[in-house]
Order: sequence, then C-alpha cells, then structure tokens
Amino acid sequence: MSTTSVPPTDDSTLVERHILITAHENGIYQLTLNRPKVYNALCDALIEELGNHILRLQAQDARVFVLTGGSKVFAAGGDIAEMQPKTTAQVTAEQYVSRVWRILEERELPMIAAVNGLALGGGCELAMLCDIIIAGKSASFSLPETSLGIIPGAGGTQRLIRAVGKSRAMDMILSGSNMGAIEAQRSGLIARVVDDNNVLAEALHVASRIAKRSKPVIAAARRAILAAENGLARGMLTEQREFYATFDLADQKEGMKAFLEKRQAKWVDK
Ligand code: CO8
Repeated sequence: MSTTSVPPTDDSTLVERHILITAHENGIYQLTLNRPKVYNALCDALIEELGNHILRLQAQDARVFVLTGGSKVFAAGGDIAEMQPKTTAQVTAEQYVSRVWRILEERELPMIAAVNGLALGGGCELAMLCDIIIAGKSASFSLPETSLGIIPGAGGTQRLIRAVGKSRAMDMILSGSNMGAIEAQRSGLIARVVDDNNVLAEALHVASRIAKRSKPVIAAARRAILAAENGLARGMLTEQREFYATFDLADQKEGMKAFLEKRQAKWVDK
C-alpha cells in the first residue's frame, strides 16, 4: 500500500502540529495523535484540529479513518494542566469537550482506533467513539478520572457500560482498575488483539476491506448499528451535567493539582 504525508491545509500557522495525517490508497487516512512528550494528552487544540481534519477530509476523498497514537501510547486522556483551573461556569459556557466531540461523533465515515499502549480517560473515550478498536497485546484501557476529582466526560460512562456491562464498568470507573487487551476483546470492548508491532498494519488491512465497499452501503450499516445504542444521547446529557458540576468541587482542583505536582491527592469531600 503506498502512502503519502498530506500537508495541512488549514493549520499552517500552528506552531505545534497535533495531528499527523498520512494518506493511504483508496481514501484511507491515518490520523496520528502527536504530543508524545505528554503521552498524547488531548488538549483543546488537538481535539479541535482532529475535528477540522475529519470535516475537511470527509468532504474530499476520504472513505475510512484510522486513528492511532503511534507505537507506544494511544492517549493519556484530557490535558490535566488545561483542565485544572476550569470552573463549572467555564466548561458550561465553552461546552467543553462536547462541542468538538459532537463533530467526531457525527462524522459520516467509519473510524478504526489502532491502540498501542495506554488508552486512559479521554484517550479510552476517544477509542470507544471509533467504530472498531484494534489493539496490541500490551494495550491497556482505563477511566481513571475519579482519581482526579472528576468523572469521565466524553462518553465514558455511557459507552463502557454498553461494551462491558454494569459491574465491570462500575469497577473500572469507581476504583480505577484497568482492562488489558485480552480481557477487552473477550468482553467486546475491542474487536481484535494482535502483536504490538502489527496493530497499525492490521487496522489498515481492515480499513482497506471497508474502503473497497460501497460508501453509501457502509454509511447505512453504520447508521443502523449505531441506532442500537439506545438512549445514548440522553445518557450523554446526564454525564455532561455531572461532569461539568465536578469542576466546582474543591476535590477537582486538588485532584488535578496533586497529579501535576506528582503527589497523592488530599480529598476534602466537597
Ligand atoms: N494531561 C496533561 N499532562 C499529562 C497527562 C495528561 N492527561 N498525562 C501525562 N502528562 C504529562 C505529565 O504531566 C508529565 O509532564 P512533565 O514531563 O512536564 O512532568 C509527562 O506527561 C510525563 O508523564 P509522567 O511523568 O506522569 O510519566 P509516567 O511514565 O510516570 O506516567 C502516565 C505516565 C501513566 C500516562 C501518567 O502520566 C498518568 O497517569 N497520566 C494521567 C492519566 C489520567 O489520569 N488521565 C485522565 C485525564 S482526565 C480525562 O481524560 C477526562 C476526560 C475529559 C475529556 C477529554 C477530551 C478532550
């Protein structure tokens, strides 16, 4: 399969490029999260850039997206340094996460997550928002938000339970326990587990099978399958309200400050 790097058309003024784009044959676009120094933490600019690329590429010749964080890590979640000072009023006013997340959710095209290493918090939520997850044997999924004084806010409380059931979802979200790739496949959270160094190739292989089929037929199949996520939109609204409310808790300020200062949080329960 031949590949070319696509120069960005709309972000040439960015000092840092948060997403690398590689065009493969047949309308397959590989989108690589590119903040390796902070484990691909999902800052606002990265998510904005991702949404813009998806809108632009699907209006061009894209047929399938493959989303990867590279060979070491998928993503360590939302950017904690950016989130720490935010208040409930601020996250509500800016529609934090949900404004751009909606673009990702409402995309027209299939997206495959190719996961190596950690998919934590918003990183796990980003993978779950994809249509198919393919992971390496040593990949690990978790939603550790409660350890920071917040809750998952990008669909984690809604999509995890649909994939793994209530008990395991509660275990992961309330206690922060993680899920390895083998268990994730058994439980239905992910589609395929392969050797760590085969993840991207496998994702591109699946993408090439999809890309060969009729675009409107694939779109119809996606719409029908996604309709089975009964009550998702209502659940997302509840999650958003609860997520935003945590930003006025003293424990949110403390939990995130503690992470940034590399120490244990001292909870005050308010
Ligand atoms: N945000 C900001 N910076 C981060 C993040 C993050 N999520 N994760 C890692 N970093 C930074 C660290 O602060 C550190 O920076 P510096 O070098 O300046 O000190 C650098 O990356 C390296 O990290 P560590 O020193 O901690 O490296 P370790 O190898 O010891 O640990 C881990 C790596 C396990 C990934 C660890 O960094 C970690 O636990 N990270 C946080 C994971 C987490 O709690 N994620 C949940 C975040 S909250 C969230 O996702 C809410 C969802 C909101 C929606 C977001 C959608 C946009």
